[in-house]
Amino acid sequence: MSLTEKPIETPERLAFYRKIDKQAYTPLWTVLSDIITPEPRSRCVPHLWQFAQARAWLLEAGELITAKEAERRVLILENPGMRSESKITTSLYAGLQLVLPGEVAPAHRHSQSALRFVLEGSGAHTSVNGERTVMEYGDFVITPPWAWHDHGNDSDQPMIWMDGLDIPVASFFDASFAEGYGEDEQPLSRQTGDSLARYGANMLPIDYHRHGLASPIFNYPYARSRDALEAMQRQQEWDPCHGLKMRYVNPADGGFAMPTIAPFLQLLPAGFKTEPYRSTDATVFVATEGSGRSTIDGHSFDWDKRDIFVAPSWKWITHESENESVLFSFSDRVAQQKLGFWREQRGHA
Ligand code: 1HN
Repeated sequence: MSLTEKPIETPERLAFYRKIDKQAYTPLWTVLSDIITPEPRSRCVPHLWQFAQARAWLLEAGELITAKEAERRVLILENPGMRSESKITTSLYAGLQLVLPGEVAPAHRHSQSALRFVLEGSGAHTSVNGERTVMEYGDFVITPPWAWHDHGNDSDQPMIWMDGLDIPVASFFDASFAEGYGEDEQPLSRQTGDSLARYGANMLPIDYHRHGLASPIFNYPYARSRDALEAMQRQQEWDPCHGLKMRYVNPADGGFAMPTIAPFLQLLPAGFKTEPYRSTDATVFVATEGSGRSTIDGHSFDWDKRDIFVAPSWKWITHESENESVLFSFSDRVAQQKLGFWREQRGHA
């Protein structure tokens, strides 16, 4: 017996399998090598979605349905290896959402956590737990599990952002709950900017007690994160596999900003070519600035600003920047690390 090979079947064995099958038994030795694999085996495949195409189809959707009627006007980015499952990776969901001027996406809440990453427009807002934040390009915004949230666009331009949610994780655990608020917008009880001031200035309230597992900061403005990358890059300390890569943290404990989704921001200087890297957390990348090419499992993807691409678990990745580039990314690394599954490997070109 081995982990990678199945025993040869005999007529007696097959008859036995058929007999016990009727009462919901299966012999482990007939399936062991399929369920315990020596390396990750995934239906998730590498893929790139061009923003220009997505934008055109989102605006077309904008003529077909309102944000309110749709609840959320989103085009799901479905992994081509897992069509009709509403997944971009095995454990994560991603979509592109359009909110037109004057629209609202009504208040609701669900067990699933969400992140937003703003790709177009300026000045639309999201309200979470009684506080409104105004969103700009590149802002990373969190909706914690079971938090009321609604969106609105008081600007005169369409607003488009990427949503990342842990929907497949909640489905895996059969732990999905959801409800509508009953009104379009939740009442506001806190000043805009309060949580960033209170928790995002390297201080915490003296008697701070955390509520829930998500970061108490719910908008990490791009301007701040970008400034930090800009200051750090003067040091010229490049990681061969990542360039300069940072993770967004929960200031309460230094852990990732969300309990199930790990968000990152990385800078690649012009003409940088990374060494191969792989990890067990399939990762969704958003080209936030610049242009370049990433090779994932031997497939090359040319990306421009705002394009989105996905790398499956344990496939080798290299990035090559044409000009100075910034990549936002997210994965389930935080969940895998908590559960003891996560691995990474650095390769050498
Ligand atoms: C959701 O609540 C939003 O609040 C976006 O913007 C996408 C996809 C599935 C379920 C809930 C949002 C979603 C979602």
